[in-house]
Amino acid sequence: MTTPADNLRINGDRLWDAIHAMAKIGPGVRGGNNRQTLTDDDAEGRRLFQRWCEDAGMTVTVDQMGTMFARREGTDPSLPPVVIGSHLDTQPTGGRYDGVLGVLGALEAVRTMNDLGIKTRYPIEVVNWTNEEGTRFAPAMLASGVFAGMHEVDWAYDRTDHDGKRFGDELERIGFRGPEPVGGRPFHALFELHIEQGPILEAEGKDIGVVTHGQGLWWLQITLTGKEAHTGSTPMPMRKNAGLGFARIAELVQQIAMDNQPAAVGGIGHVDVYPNSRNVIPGKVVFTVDIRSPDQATLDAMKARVETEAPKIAEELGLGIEIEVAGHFDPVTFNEGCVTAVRNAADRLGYSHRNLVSGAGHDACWINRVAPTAMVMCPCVDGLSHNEDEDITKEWATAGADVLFHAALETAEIVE
Ligand code: HGY
Ligand code: MN
Ligand code: MN
Repeated sequence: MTTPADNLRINGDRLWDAIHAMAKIGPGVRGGNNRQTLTDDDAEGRRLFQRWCEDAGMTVTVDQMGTMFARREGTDPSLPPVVIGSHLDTQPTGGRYDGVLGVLGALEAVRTMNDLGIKTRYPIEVVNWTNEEGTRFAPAMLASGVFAGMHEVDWAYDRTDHDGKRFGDELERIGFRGPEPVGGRPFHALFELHIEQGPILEAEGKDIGVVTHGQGLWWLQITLTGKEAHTGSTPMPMRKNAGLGFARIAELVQQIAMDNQPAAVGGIGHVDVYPNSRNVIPGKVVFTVDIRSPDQATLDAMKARVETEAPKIAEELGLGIEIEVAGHFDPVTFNEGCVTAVRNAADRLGYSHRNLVSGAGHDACWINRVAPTAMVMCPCVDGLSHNEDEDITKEWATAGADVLFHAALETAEIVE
């Protein structure tokens, strides 16, 4: 079915300029970004986003988790919104496009609707979710998780960062602790545009990933307790070396992932060693195991192996061990209708595409529990992300935003 809007496209130059204006805020050390959640840089990026949305005629509201919703009215304001967006917070060694493409691609869709005088029956809301990354405050996708009813606001407020600062206090400090209740209101649908953060689309020469599923994840925070002692004068048999325990569990996690190929990954990205002194045997090591799989049974079996085998390693080395869940979501199957809207949009626009399972977690993974949801992905160079060298082309960004624009228009219904 063709519609009058079929040949409408977003303004790729304007989108590209917006992305790189945002990239100037919270710069990294090698051309990427370090705009971590609830920092002053995050606040500055939020204020720029808010100004752009208001310049585009939208009304911005902020909820109690700091999530920002910029609303473009439809012809029937009583209807629930079609929500499009992602996150503006980044990793410490983040790229310029992870999350940002989704938020500013959504803003560009609205700017194009304004340019063309398009009216939609359903309202459109552009969203910037707070703390998608979970790097400063675990878990990841914290605000969308509260919106989906997975966490309470007070529990989220009590999350602390490495320096002991509370999420709720930091949100207040940057001036984005909004009045709106979190969640409890319907979305007609949600679409999130995101870079793939994997190698498939580029390797296959595909413009668009039609995301049908998302991997599930466990974050297990493990605390190993040994005994500080002199690295020079303490005989080997007398040592209670938490650092050695960490090394062996890191090997275990690698082995568990390799035993479940091809549909499993596992690794450790966060480690704190105490006292972290060159000539003291570590008395304590705290680290987070990150295991993922698109298959529920595989994911849970991997978690069970860590919970069974890690304590055995600790016991052999005379270490205490504590394992806590620091984050979790099950594998996701996105909404069939929304996925079809994404695929139809790519077809109509003449973009090559293929079905894709998202390797990374996204706010859409949580919102899929409370509203019809799907994702659009574009390629990224060498599949690299969570690295300042993360890179995409203007053409890929434009294709992704075009598909987001059309999926949103089809779902929000153009009014002639
Ligand atoms: O961890 C993730 O998959 C996402 O980047 N927060
Ligand atoms: Mn992201
Ligand atoms: Mn990320």
